Parts: sequence; C-alpha cells; structure tokens
Amino acid sequence: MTNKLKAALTVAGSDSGGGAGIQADLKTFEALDIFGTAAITCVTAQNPDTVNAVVPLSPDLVAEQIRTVCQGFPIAAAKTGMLYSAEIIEAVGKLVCERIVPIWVVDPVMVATSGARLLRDDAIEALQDVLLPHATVLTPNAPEAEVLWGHPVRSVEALKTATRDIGRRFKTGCVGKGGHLLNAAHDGDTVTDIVWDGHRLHECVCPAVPAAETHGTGCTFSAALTAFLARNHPLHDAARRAQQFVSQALRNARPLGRHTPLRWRHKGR
Ligand code: PXL
Repeated sequence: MTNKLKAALTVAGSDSGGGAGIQADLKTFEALDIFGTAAITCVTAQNPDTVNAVVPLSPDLVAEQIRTVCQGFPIAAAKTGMLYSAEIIEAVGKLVCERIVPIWVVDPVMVATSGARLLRDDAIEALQDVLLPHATVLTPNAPEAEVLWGHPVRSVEALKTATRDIGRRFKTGCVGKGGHLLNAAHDGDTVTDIVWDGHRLHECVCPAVPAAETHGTGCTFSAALTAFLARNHPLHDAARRAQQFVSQALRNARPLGRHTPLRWRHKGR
C-alpha cells in the first residue's frame, strides 16, 4: 500500500436512509482511505424497509457531474450503481466508453433488498448494449446473474458458469456474488463469490455472518472492490478483500431503532 492519496467516483442513487447507494459508497471509500466523489443519478426517499419515491436527475446533469469531478481530480477508479433509466445509462455509457476514468466497476443494480425496482424494465437492454461491454468488471448477485445469463442461478456451480459466461459475453471481468445462495445451498455456513478475471475462475469463500439485515451489502461490495482496484490490487485479490470488508461491516452492525444497519468502521462504544 502506498501513502499517495487516491480518489474514486461513484455514479449511483442517493439512499436517504444512509444504508445503500451513494451514502454506502462514500462511507466505504472513506473507511478504506480513498477520497470519495459522487455523481448522483436519482434521489430516492427510503429507509431499509421501503422506497417511497424515486426521482431521476437529467442525463445531462449526471454526465456533467462526472465530467466536472474528472476535471478536478485524477480519479483512479469509478463504480456505477443505480442508474434507473435507459437515458441515464446511455449518458454514462458514453463517458465509460471514452475512458474518462481508467477502471469502471459496473454493479448491475436491478432490485433493492426491500423488493423495489431500481432499474426500469426498458433499461435492461440499454445496460447490456451500451454499458456492460465497456466496463472493466461486473458485479452481479445471483438474481442479476440470472437476468444477464438467462438461466437459473441457484447453486455455486451455476454461479461459476454464469460468472464465466457473462464475463466472456461482455469481454469484462466478472464477480458473481453468492450471498443470495445462502438459503438455497446445502452448505449454509459459508458464502462463495466467484471471480472471472478474463482467463480463469477464482473462488472467494468466507464464513457466513448471521445478519439481521443485508441492505447495502451489494453497494458496499462494489465500492470496496473499486477502492482496492484504485490501489492496483489484481481483481481476484481486490474481490477477496472486498468480501472481507462486507463481512466485517455485517459483523459490526448494531441495533438502531427497528433496524440493524451495516457499520463501515467500528469505533467502539
Ligand atoms: O443495493 C442496491 C441499491 C442501490 N442504490 C440505491 C439503493 C439500493 C438498495 O436499496 O437504494 C440508491
């Protein structure tokens, strides 16, 4: 690890509840000693139970935020999260294609843990046509892998094939996240994420954390992956570290009213 300060960018939605989206990404970057910047795609009114409103910003304003951040800082790596509409995907895809930032982690966010739709149905085609092929690495969870792969993903074996096939199809790295398979798998004691680095598959296995809530784990994973890639870690090593970061954030969770949100840094009591 060098002492030189690095900056990362998140292009994502705002979660007013502070657990996912832009808020989770910035907390993750800060916890990993990366200077965090943000281009907001949508404002949501939400808490961990519900998304009550979604208002997308104009695609031009999203692009202008990205351009302006990149004019001001050397951004080592960027991630995309909730993009919501085909128009926003097209605006972001153009800049990704231009390599305005050298490394792009694309988290193909579709549905919130609460069940709310975070990507319009008519935007899935745009995602596959103008964004995924230009990414450095994709981070689908099992339900997102099913949509991109077109077959059920209910086991680690299926996740392996899906991850490799998605990476080959889009000519990107791909990290298939296995957290959703916990309940389906015979072995409920571990979580297995699968990494396709363009040449071979790697497995990242860690003990499952019996968590009360998982809201924000996907955003936190892709932000941590972005942070480690910004520090020049190879993809499989960055993915292993990001998995451990999420696991630690789940272990740090503490009750807060009716919820038990992730904590990105344990500060004692
Ligand atoms: O974890 C997916 C996600 C991404 N972005 C925003 C979200 C959520 C989940 O709730 O709210 C803004």
